[in-house]
Amino acid sequence: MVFEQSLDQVAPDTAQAINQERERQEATLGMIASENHVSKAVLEAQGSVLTNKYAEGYPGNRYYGGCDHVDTIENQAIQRAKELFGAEHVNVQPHSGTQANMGVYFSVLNPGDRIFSLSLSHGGHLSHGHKVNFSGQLYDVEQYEVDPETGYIDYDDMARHADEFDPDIIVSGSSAYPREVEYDRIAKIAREIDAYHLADIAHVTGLIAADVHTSPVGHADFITGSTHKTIRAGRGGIIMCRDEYADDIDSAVFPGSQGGPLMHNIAGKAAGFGEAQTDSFVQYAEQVVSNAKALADVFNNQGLSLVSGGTDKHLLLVDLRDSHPDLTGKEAESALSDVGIIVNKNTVPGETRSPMVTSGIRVGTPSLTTRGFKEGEMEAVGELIVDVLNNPDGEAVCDRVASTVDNLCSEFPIYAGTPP
Ligand code: DSN
Repeated sequence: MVFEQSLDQVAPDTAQAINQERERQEATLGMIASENHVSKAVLEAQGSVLTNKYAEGYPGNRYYGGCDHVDTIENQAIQRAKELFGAEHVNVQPHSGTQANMGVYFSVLNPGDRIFSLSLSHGGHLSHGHKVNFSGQLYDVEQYEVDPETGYIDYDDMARHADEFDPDIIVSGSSAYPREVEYDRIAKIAREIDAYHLADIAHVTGLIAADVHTSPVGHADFITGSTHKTIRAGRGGIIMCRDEYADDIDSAVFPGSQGGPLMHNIAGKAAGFGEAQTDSFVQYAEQVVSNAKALADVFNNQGLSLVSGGTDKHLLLVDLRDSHPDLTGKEAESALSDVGIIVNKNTVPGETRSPMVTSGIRVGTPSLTTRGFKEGEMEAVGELIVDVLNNPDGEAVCDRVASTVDNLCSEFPIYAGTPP
């Protein structure tokens, strides 16, 4: 009976590709800032029978029967998130960070209303109003930028611009801004022009949960995030807000913009949030930041140019234009990938190349820190990256780097023992 057969028997080509992806993750150094390696516990929750269950509605108030156990699980995820972040109301149903942002926009904006957010090429995100995204198509968007000299958000300029534009909502938060966001200053700007403040903490959810990054709780009307990046929980999104907005947020998520919640992912969120409540997670988050700072020191000492000069968190944005004017972000990504170091090309402030080419790379430390890397290993990886950027076509250099990467991967396995 097909139902009893393993994946390997039913779809051997798919099983093979999954195995190859597991091997790729084990055999390369993942440095994409938005990625991480979840625990076996989170994988177990996500791969569970919960995928079978429909549960439109919210705990205690569903449209289908048989929801007792999924109610328990969703309440666990909500309660743990409340404890981690100190939020009054939590919705764990958004399928992603973008869906979480959609939930907030749908709860308080009408089509044509105004969004004021960080430009994508200055570190923002597609769902903050980019013209190719629903957020840029439904709403009237203006964007703030970082100071071209310092690479930091210029809050005085932002205040002036906000006053002129008079937005309905200000979005703070980013996907490639290496510095802490001053949520209190943005809250003040929003208050003065009577705008809502949405803080998108997608990248730093884990750092905030561990209290190693400033929290927007108390400074933002709405907080959105994803749950699989620095916080290493089940894949998806989350919205937090004060109780006064709870009903509007819940109905904007379901039925406003989603159908049935992905209960297996919500179980993964419950599992990962439980892990994030432990002392070892706090140590992990501290190490993520220490590792990023160690990497920044190597890059600075080796003459690479970093947007804002360094980092406060888990990622660095390398602007290649000064040190390597003829090397594009795309070429750098490819040369590093060839030796087993996985980063992503990224636009930089003042970008002149296309987003598919770019003049920068974004480098993150969450995944390698999960593998157990400390400052020493991170410095070694930093030197390897510089070697490749300086010699992208140098066979001898790249062979040596690839062999060192192999050794590091063997020394720091992700899923030691039985492969998940
Ligand atoms: N794709 C994520 C990132 O890389 O930042 C954001 O959605």
